[in-house]
Amino acid sequence: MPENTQSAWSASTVAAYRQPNPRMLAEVAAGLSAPQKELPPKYFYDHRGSELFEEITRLPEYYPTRTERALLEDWMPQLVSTLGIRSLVELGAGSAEKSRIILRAMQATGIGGEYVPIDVSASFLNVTATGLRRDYPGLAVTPVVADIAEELTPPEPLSHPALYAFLGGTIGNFYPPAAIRLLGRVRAAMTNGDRFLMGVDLRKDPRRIEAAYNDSQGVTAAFNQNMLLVLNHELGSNFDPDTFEHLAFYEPVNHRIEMHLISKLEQRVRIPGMGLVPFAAGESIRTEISCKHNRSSVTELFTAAGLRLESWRQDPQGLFALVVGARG
Ligand code: AVJ
Repeated sequence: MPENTQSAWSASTVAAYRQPNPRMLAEVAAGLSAPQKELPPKYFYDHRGSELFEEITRLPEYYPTRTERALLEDWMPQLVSTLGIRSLVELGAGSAEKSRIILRAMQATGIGGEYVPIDVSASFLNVTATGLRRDYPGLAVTPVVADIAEELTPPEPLSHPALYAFLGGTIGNFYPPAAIRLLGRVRAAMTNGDRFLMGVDLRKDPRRIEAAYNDSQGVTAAFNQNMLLVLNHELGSNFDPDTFEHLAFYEPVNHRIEMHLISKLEQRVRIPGMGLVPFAAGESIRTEISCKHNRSSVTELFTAAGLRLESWRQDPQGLFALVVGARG
């Protein structure tokens, strides 16, 4: 573990994930006991899953990442210098490629600064932190291993004003009540001059959205199936991913993509601590929702969480938006 990793969190989280994790087992048991079986999308992201996601972001059909990157390149130098941002706290940092755009903008203001990437994947986070320390010698990097769906406590002391960033449209992976709780935790962590920067995927022609989750190379299908390997590895279950098929479709009532794994046959899967879990032929496990937004739906989420929508930027095609919020 790097010396300045927040040990109180990372030590417990890393250790817990190596042994069968009681919290994970409880979540999986609850999800697979419901009439519509469901698994939390955070379990996509073991090392392999994070690699597959990186691959998705480079697919021709997957427009969000490159669109968001262009918006960041365009806006961050001005935003960061206008606000005098001194630290970047990033929720769900992944490989932190886009964070580099913000860090470069911070570096350009000559403030030096501090970077706090928060992610569930310890291995990805540590690789990322090492690379950033090498490339930004003046930057203090303090990675935090945490599940942002559960907790958000930035390390103390933190330089202000801080920019809390939640990029990639990941807010869309939370059901609205959970999204509001998450935004509320960000709001609670913020002090007055701090800002919240969020990326959101926008409502558009469903065919365009569906193509992004059904790529022609099958990377998204492999990413989806990988979750079953994560369960096998972490819980000792015996899922055969090849007996589950990838399905992704746009659900227009709730404005969201749903990803499912469909059992190709009637089968029972053994999950230690749960026993045998039955699947009918054609039965699905919902593995992800990805809610799509517009300005008014984001305003609703922000308002419910005590945040005020301060500014909004989207690309000319209206594919993706960056939103800045302040304490309401
Ligand atoms: C960027 C994590 C929000 O919902 O689009 C990509 C994850 N799932 N393809 C998204 C994802 C399937 C993604 N997030």
